[in-house]
Amino acid sequence: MRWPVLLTLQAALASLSQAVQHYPSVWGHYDVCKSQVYTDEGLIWDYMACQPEATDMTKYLRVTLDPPNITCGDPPETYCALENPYMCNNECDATTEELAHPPELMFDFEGRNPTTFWQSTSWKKYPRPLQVNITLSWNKTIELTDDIVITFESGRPEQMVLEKSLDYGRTWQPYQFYATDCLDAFTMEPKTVHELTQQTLLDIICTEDYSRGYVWKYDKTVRFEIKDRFALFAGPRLHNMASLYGQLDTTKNLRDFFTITDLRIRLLRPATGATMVDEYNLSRYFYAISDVKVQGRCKCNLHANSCVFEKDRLSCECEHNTTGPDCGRCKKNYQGRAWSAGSYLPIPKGTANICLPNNLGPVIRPNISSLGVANRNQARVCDSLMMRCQNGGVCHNNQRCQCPAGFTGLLCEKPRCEGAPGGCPGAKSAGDTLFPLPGPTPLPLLTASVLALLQGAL
Ligand SMILES: [Ca+2]
Repeated sequence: MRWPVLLTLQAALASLSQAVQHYPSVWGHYDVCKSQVYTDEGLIWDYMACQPEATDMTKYLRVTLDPPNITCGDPPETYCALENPYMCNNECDATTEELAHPPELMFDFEGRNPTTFWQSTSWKKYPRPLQVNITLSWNKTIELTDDIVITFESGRPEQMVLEKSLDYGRTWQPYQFYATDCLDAFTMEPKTVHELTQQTLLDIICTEDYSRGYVWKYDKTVRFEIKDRFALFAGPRLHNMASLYGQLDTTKNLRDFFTITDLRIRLLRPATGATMVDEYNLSRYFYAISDVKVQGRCKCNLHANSCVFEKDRLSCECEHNTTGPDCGRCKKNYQGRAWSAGSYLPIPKGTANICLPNNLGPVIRPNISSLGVANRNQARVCDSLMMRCQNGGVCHNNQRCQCPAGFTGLLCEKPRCEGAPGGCPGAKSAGDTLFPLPGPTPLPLLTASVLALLQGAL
């Protein structure tokens, strides 16, 4: 029997935990979904936005190669070194364990010497291109939290594209292009991640940083820089995660940018180390990858702090009366209002936006009996237990939520800007623009200024 593997790991990202140590009160961990608190009304549940810990996601993926028979060793082949066509001691044989290079070796524990790696057949069909698609599928939406790092055992490819899917592989979008010559390969101007700004963060770039210099044997990695993009909001050492979380909360495109169900590494042209391909020594040209790093967390819409891997599938352990693999809907009998994702705001606990029981209404006015006692069976609009006023609203006599200026609705669950001309800032589905934030602005200030803006608009 296979035991579920709990993903609530103790080990956080090294640099993030560093940030926690330095700035414990600036931003929340979001690692607790609810807690019991004592109030005048007794022991009640307090609900918070929560998410699973980030972890190594390569343990939970399925890998597919296209073409499927592109792995070396069937029939056995001998390879030569790229730098030296006479050094031919790399042998691949699928039937011998020590000489086989199956795809799993891209994801095993790499810490031993020599490394273990997947390897393709050589470029024996030159001049037809040697192209391989490596697809990593999670069958679950996940959120990336750290750089994607691909370590090549041989030279890094001269052309490759990293792509992502958000719909289980039905459609694909490029994440980044890589080439020794971006103009020549993709008719794109070469750029680096350091040229991006808050406004251009979602731009797809072609970079030459990870394709050149095959001779430097220690320069083996190809990277997709997640943290550098985070740093545009959170500062160089990610010390202001509140700013990032606030931005993720209000800008759907930004959130979706780091969300994936699948990744595809498209290897388009292997390292040749020269402008000309040596047609008489084609066994020098191939792809070999020793390691792929993907750090992330299950996307649970801030309604779960753990994610389980059961029957080869990841799913969130939903709280807040939600259900579904991503906690993307309300449980049966808890559809008292429309489902809504939790919110990182206000820092540090966020807003749970829990699903409410069906039997909320109709709202009955307080029925003062002849004895002057309110009818015990009357429906409550709000209380401190299940029907909590959201977004800082205050419950009055269980009959109404007194909402802060920016919110409305029975439980203050709706931003006032909804339905207003122009809609809510940052809530547009297409053509989103990011709000440039001065780096170290604490989020409460931002929220206050947004509220002030909204008040002004009303
Ligand atoms: Ca390996």
